[in-house]
Amino acid sequence: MYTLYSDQRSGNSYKVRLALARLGIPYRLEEINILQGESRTPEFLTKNPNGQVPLLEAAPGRYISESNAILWYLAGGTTLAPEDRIDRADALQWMFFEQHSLEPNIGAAYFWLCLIKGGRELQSHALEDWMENGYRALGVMEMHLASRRFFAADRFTIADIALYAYTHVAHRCDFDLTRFPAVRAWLARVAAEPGHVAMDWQPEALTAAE
Ligand SMILES: N[C@@H](CCC(=O)N[C@@H](CS)C(=O)NCC(=O)O)C(=O)O
Repeated sequence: MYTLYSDQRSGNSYKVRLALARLGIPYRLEEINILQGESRTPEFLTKNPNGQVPLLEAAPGRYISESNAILWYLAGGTTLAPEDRIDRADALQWMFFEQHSLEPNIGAAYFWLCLIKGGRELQSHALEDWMENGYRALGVMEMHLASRRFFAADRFTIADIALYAYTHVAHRCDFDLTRFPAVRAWLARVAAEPGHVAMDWQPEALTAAE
C-alpha cells in the first residue's frame, strides 16, 4: 500500500489526495506538520532531501516528490493522464504553468494569509506582486476556459487537479473570483466530478481498514 506524506492544509498535498480519491486507490496517510518543521527533520530528509510534502512512497524505499510528478505516476494508464502526444503536451503545459505562474502567487498568498498568524504584515512587501501575478494567471485560465470545459484533452485530467488545488482557495486569500466566471464554472465542474473530496477530507475509512 502507498504511503502519502502530506500536510492537510497544503494545496500541493491536496492534489495527490484528490487524485487518489478519484482513482479509488487505498493508501496510508502520514500527516507532516510543515509549520512545526516536520518536513525538515533528519529522518524526513532521508526520504525527500528537498524537505517538502507531498511525498509518496510508491514502493518500499521508492519515494516520489513534486506533486505533479506524483499525479503523473498515479494516473498513468488511466483517462486522467492523456496519452495522445499533443494532449499530453497540453496537460504538461498547464501543469508547468501551475507551478510557475499560479502556485508561487496564489499558493504563497494562501500560505501567508490563511495559515500564518500575522502573515499579512510579515509579507506586506510581497503581497502586491502575488496579487498582480495571481490575477494575471487567473486571467490566462479564464481566457482558456471561456471556450473549453477542461484544460487539456477535452476532458477532466490531472491538469485540472493540479490547477484546482490553489484556485479553489483563491477567494480565501483576497482574490476576487467574481471577475472570472469561466474559472468559477470550471471550479464547480471539477467539484462535481465523481470521487471528488474536499481539502479537509481524510481517508479515515481507508487508514482504519489497515
Ligand atoms: N513544487 C513542489 C512544492 C512543494 C511545497 O511547496 N510543499 C510545501 C507545502 S505546500 C512544503 O512542504 N513546505 C514545507 C517546507 O518547505 O519546509 C510540489 O509541487 O510538490
